[in-house]
Amino acid sequence: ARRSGFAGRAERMFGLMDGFLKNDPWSLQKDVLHHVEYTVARSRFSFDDFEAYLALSYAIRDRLIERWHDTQVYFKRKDPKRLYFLSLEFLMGRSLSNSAVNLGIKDQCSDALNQLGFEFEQLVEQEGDAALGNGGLARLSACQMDSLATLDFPAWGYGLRYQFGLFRQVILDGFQHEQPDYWLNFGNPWEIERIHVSYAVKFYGAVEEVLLNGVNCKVWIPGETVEAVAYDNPIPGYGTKNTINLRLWAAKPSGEGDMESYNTGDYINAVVNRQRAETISSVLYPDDRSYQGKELRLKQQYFFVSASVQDIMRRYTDSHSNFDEFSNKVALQLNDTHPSLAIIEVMRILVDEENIEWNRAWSIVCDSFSFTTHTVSSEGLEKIPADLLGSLLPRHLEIINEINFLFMEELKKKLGLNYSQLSQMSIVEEGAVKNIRMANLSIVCCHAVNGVSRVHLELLKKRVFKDFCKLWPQKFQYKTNGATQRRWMLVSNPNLCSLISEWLGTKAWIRDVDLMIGLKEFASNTDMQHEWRMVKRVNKMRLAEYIEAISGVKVSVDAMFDVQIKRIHEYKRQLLNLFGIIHRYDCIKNMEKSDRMKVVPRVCIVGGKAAPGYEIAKKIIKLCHAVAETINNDPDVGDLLKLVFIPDYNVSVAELVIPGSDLSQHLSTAGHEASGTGSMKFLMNGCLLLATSDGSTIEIIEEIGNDNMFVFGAKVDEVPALREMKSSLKAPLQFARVVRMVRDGYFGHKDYFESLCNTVENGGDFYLLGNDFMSYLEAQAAADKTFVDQENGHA
Ligand code: B1N
Repeated sequence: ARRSGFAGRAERMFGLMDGFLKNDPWSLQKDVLHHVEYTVARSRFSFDDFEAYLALSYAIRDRLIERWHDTQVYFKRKDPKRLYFLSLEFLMGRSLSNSAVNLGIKDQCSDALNQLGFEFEQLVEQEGDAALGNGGLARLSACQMDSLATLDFPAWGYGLRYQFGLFRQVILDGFQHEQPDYWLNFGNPWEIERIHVSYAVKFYGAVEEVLLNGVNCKVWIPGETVEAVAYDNPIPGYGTKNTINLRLWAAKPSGEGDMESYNTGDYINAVVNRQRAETISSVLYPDDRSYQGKELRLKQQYFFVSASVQDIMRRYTDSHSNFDEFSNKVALQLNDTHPSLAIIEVMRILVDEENIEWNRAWSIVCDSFSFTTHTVSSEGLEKIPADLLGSLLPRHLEIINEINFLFMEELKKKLGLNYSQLSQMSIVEEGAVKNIRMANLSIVCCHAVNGVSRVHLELLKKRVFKDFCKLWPQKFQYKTNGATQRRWMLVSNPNLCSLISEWLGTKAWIRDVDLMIGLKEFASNTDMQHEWRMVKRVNKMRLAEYIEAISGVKVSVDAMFDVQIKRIHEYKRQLLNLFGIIHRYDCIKNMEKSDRMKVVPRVCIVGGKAAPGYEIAKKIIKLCHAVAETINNDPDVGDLLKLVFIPDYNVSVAELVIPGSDLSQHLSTAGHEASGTGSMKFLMNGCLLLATSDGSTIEIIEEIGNDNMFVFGAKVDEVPALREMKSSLKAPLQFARVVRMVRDGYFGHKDYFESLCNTVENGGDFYLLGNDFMSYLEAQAAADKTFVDQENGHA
């Protein structure tokens, strides 16, 4: 009887809902107006672009929610193994265009808006970026979510809902300044706040031993509780109804605990102190690859891990009465070591709360967890001071020590008493300060460890995790990174996509990128070349407009657009690019006027953020501006060479710049870029690469061939020997000359740039700029030649 009652009710509700929302322009228009009036609360007769953007977003969100519900119901019934992706960073960028494209309703939205007097493209610009991450690692997480949804995986992403994402970069007089990213100030229509999905997260306190059923048990008596509230961000797949969830946690004061107070002052202080809980999710750490043992960062890590694990456990125990099936139903993938406390948290819950015997709990944990490493050097590995961990999470430290004890015992049996090796592999680093090595912890506890490109895995085997690879060769593998063509082509370069679909005669490549190989047979077709060049030209015009708007510099679309956009790092060698530009400038200045006609005109575009405390990176940004100032105002140079720095580089800037690029630069010293994903986004947009043989580029070269890329510089295997010999090697004259120009104050700020120049001279030059310089110039010359040939129709 209850069943038919439910079915009857469901039917009635479905009737009331009038079925699913419809996607024709008229229905969309009606829904937009509805949201203008009732959600944004503006009159439907008078609303601006931003309000229209909000209303359209809500209309699209409604459609996402329908699919999301269906996805949940479907998977709840099927109960498949679920994939949980834990990451402290997600660089989602904008959602409007991406959602409309993946739902397949972009054209309908456009039509609907046109009739209301709005432009889809213009509304898209109203949205700010969700920048809850630093760079490649965080954008990879975002691309992965899109792929998981598209490939119909029952996947969940878990992360932290920072109040302030990555800082906004403002350039004043050529210097970088950081400003807070107030991304939530105007509301966020893409998230769904779930007040009722919240968990208590505990910190501090002490561990006590109690007698439970005649057995001695450890109990953690925490000292502080913070509430984690879920914010859900639906992620639609393309060409499927599958819509997965990115669940981000925000910290709120807990309602728990005693708050008795004896006077107004006590009461006010108590409330204000509680409010401080919110700082946990307030701000993203802006450094990638440099680890500082800061309490707040550790709190962030445990906060999001604890909430996520509680949520995952709740979902599991909803339909299972014991933990026998746990590792068959739950896969936990850790994005680097940042969420690795999840391992210990699951162990703690199984042993302390579920009273599962240690060895059984251990095997459940090992079977469930795997981990991706993005690191290339031991210096980049996270180490947490044991004292800090012990004070914040006393029981977790005990569990780590126990795991390490058992691991060391096992190792001794295998290796004998080889103390140097034992101490290197230990999870606990002994020394003046005791540290917990999060990578060692993750390797010991996970059944799989993956690198992000083939050469990255080789480096892990040879250097970073050498001993572990010998011990457990079967654990180590690699999965070369990728990038989603939905965002990096369909959203950002629709004209190129139409062209490709037309020539291929299918849109199937949008779900299966390998099918793009079919274009090969048209490569020398002049019609196709012509169409392709027209698309590129329009994209370049759009980019040129943007450049003029932000910098006032007018650039010619006939010039080669040469781009390097990524975080500023010494190993990524933006400085090599700048030295190359100075060299080019110097050549133009010194050549006969008549020879200048032969110079291939270039617009050099650089963009990227420097971590706030990274002084050398900040000097590189200043040098770029100083060089630009000189070159762009030199009448001898004119359109032959321009240099522009694009401020506040982020996902949506990349979406604009990449489709309009002719050449893109990936200059990391070989062996330093674990993978690199920018190169892939340029390639799919028909932009050639000038790159070192490093990270994923090595595999790209194998795929497209050496003659389709401008490869230069020392190889991964040559770098160590070159470093040894460095002090005896002399940098080429051309290199010494450009460095001298900077040292002599040709671009001003002589004293300020001195330390920057010192990093590449006098036996310094750790990143081998001097060594690679001539080969870099040759690659650049080859790029010039190809550009001219293409213009002449010989491409
Ligand atoms: O991860 C990307 C790779 O393509 C890049 O080569 C790699 O440099 C990047 C600590 C990191 N490695 N490590 C980080 C980020 C934030 C942080 O707090 C480290 N990012 C990378 C994707 O695999």
